[in-house]
Amino acid sequence: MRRTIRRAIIALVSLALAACVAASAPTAAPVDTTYLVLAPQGQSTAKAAQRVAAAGGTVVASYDEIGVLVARSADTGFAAAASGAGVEAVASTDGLGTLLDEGETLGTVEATAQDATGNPAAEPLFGLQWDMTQIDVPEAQAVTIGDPNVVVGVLDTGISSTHPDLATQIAKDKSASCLDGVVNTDEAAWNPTTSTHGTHVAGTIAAALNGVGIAGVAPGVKVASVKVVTDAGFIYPEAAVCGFMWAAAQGMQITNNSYFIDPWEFNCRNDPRQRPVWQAVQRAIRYAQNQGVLTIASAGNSNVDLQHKFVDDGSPNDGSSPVETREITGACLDLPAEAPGVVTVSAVGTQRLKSYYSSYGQGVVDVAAPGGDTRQPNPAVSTTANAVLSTTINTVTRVNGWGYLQGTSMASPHAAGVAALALSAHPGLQPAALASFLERTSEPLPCPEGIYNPRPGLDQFLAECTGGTRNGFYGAGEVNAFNAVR
Ligand SMILES: [Ca+2]
Ligand SMILES: [Ca+2]
Repeated sequence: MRRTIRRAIIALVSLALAACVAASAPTAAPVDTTYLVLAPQGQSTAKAAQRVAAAGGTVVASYDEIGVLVARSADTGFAAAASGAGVEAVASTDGLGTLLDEGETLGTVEATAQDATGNPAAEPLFGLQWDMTQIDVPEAQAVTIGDPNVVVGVLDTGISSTHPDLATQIAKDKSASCLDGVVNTDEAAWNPTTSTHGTHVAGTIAAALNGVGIAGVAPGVKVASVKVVTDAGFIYPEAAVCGFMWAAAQGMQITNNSYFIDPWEFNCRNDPRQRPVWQAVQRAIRYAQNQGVLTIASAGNSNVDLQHKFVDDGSPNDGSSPVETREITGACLDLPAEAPGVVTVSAVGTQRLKSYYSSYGQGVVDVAAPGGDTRQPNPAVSTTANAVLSTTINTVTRVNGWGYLQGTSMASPHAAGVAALALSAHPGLQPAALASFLERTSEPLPCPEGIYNPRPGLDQFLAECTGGTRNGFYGAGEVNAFNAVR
């Protein structure tokens, strides 16, 4: 059910991607399969690496700090052969890619250049950036536009390094592709191939004050492209592990994660192959946090109550599964959204109400941010201008431009940008302190009264907000750039 709704929002881009997958799926020759090999928590990977070699596999990446190896083998008996002392689990990540929710490209905008003034409100397209006005970005940038030593890792589909609004904003020395779980720092490897998603996200965080196009929340900071989404649109666990470890190794202070992995749908709880795979991702998230990286993630676009979603329609449901199952195992959380220490962001529209698609949940959503909602204020018509305008690349023509998308993918980078401004104004804040500062400086938004019905007649968008000043729809409230730099 959730997947159905999510896919409904994906629209044409992903339909095209799905067609590609189907066309290339059946192949005859034996292909290498990717495995994650976990050493027991806190132990070295040396023994595990020996077992991989003895089993005829190849270690393609070694993350010794978290006891995780990425290995490849064409032998179907590899997992069994590599198991034993020094190895907690071996699991193939086959079929565990999560489809990125691209969002709809709702329209593009032409821009003519003008003299740069250093004032975000003077950028040519700023008049269309309701999102920036709503979170007081101009007032904030009068205090600081951000510190160039602050780097926000964009774990996504790549950032167009030729984009006129982004070319000067990218920390190229910290950008890499993590596809297949292996770091590749070639500029071509971390540029986008089939998706504009990461370029859009990056523009919201840091588009330049250059008299061209738009202004980002924090144009003084840098973004790093960390490509974790395959050309077919999937995030594989080995790429996510690589991305978090790369961000930590490069000393990034913040990562933006505009994707949502929901292992529960696949009945993770009862699957001995999936549990270790998601454990590896959680080890990587935790490690990055301990190294000073704040993880900011989108809540997802399924209008799901994440607090109450433990009863899954795809799993055997005897009605007795306790909530604690998820918390105790710790292996089947929605990632990164539900991992401890992660700032999870829901989306609001121009009316500061929950976007109809945004997932929510008390104790899961930490803050809200503009993600756009084409059905605010008028549910009866779709208003493209009430989605979020940012930088784009047409992946067919390779032409850079500006266009509208909506989704929690667009909300999360507003929060990441505000966090980057906060860190610039208040250097030295560690992840936990930065997270609570972000929450403390947010503007509380009250729960709508009664059952929220943002699209009358479409019951799949009904939702109920619970909580008080801090609540399931908006967490501590909408992030505010000005409050964060004061
Ligand atoms: Ca600009
Ligand atoms: Ca959280």
